[in-house]
Amino acid sequence: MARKQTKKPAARTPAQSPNGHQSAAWSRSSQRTYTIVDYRLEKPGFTLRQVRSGDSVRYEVEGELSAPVPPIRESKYLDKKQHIEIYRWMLLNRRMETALENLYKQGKVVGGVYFGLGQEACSFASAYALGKDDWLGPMIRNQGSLLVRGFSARDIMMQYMAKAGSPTKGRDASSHFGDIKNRNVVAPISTLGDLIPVLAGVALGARLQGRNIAVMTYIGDGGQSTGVTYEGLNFAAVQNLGLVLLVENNLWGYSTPADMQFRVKDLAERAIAYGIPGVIIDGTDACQVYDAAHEACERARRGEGPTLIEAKMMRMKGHAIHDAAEYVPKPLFEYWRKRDPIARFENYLVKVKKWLTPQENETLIADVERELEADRDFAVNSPMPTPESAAGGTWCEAGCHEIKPKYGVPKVRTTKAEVRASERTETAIHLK
Ligand SMILES: Cc1ncc(C[n+]2csc(CCOP(=O)(O)OP(=O)(O)O)c2C)c(N)n1
Ligand SMILES: [Mg+2]
Repeated sequence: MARKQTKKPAARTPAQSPNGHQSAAWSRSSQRTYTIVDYRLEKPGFTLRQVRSGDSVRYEVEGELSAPVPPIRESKYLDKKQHIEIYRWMLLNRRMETALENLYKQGKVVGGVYFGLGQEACSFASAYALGKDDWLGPMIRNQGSLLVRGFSARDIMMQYMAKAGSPTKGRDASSHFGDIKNRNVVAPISTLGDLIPVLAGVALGARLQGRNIAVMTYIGDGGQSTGVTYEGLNFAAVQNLGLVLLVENNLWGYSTPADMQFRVKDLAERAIAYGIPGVIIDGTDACQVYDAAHEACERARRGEGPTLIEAKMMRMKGHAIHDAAEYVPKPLFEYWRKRDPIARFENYLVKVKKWLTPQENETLIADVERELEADRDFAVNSPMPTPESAAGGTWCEAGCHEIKPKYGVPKVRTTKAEVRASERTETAIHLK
């Protein structure tokens, strides 16, 4: 029996597809990739081994630890002014964390302090690739990303000291704050991985309002093992949402080495299973971080979906201030100390590119220190919340947050079938 001929549909390119959401067939044929782009100029060759003796456990590092420090990879996109800006902010990020450590030791911090030492390039240069209308969901080590989005060192220090003038007005210490009104920053969620579906939801919301935007968030080598990481990233992949996920592989998840956390060689390989591009970068090289993040953001804004970027680096302190990181083999610290993101960038700007004279560099460092000291003094001298205000400001008062669409008004479909459906359930809102 002859099979019924069906008319072949015209091929649809992603640009022709409605609302930037490509058809499943298109996604499957051209988005799946088995190539992981690797921007690195050095591929560290060592592993960690667990050694048990009696009840005690320690780690030993094995492999090549004496390799020469790689150069900074020339950026395809950044100009001289932007390089200097990134350098300045990375310095401010580091100086602020040193100040916070001292404030903690003086008993002025409420709760703990989390550091991004050694990870400043990853935080700062990734968020630097976001545009004004894009969104960020930082994690505890991404203080640099907050600085990029317009929070000041003063805000962050006041927050850690739970001051009345801090972003949460002393209601929550440490890093749980954002600004969904002006800076497009979703507050960190401590439950590891939960920010991923939230940020995917932000991208979906913008899509429903007619815009494809980039939404950026971070997950650690430990946190990426959670189920919600899979769910969130898979959802973003099938919906072609503009999620830029930085997997910060800093070799430790609390006291568990990355080698004991997953079996794949590189976490970027996870991208293959989601059917999205995966990229490996040296997370201590701000140029590599920016270039990869910029390309992922551009892709996101074109409506082509998420990108997974694995940034390799090292957590140069313990999990938080209470953790002395005694379990980390000393040679590992020595290896990564030579790859310090700020010292290498300084060398690149002053000695390789000669974009800063030694004198200009000194002036820039002095400026950063002056700014930081002024912010620290302001934060220290500002008042704590009054006791009688303790019961207020935790929950929204009725009507205090008017939720308005940021990018446009979602359109309501009005075909007969949709009207019937909306009568049966609630209002069905689709983008035409
Ligand atoms: C779902 C969940 N499980 C466990 C924890 C407790 N926890 C907080 S941080 C952390 C280690 C995270 O390691 P990693 O993801 O590598 O991030 P890093 O601290 O290295 O930046 C753990 C287990 C948590 N916050 N959420
Ligand atoms: Mg980690």
